[in-house]
Amino acid sequence: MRRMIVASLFSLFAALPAHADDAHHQALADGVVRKVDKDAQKITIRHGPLPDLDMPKPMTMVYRVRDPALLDKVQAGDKVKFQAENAGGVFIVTKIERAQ
Ligand SMILES: [Cu+2]
Repeated sequence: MRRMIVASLFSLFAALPAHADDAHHQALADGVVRKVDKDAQKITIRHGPLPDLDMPKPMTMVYRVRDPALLDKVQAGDKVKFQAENAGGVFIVTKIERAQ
């Protein structure tokens, strides 16, 4: 009996990382860069619907970036694919690349 409990606890914990990982594999969102502010480490992006972030309608907004180097990859006017996350109300771009 005890072994069974240990085994089921183990499978429960083994399942957790897979779920945490899913959150980081959202689809990349489409957007257009409006402004890059390297000094403030912010980027303004006009983007389509982002249901994962509770933004069902297209909008233009300012994001912070996880890594300032992301701002070297794009410039105003670029069509991009990007990924962002909500860190306690602050939206952070975690990934961005120019769309082909
Ligand atoms: Cu938005």
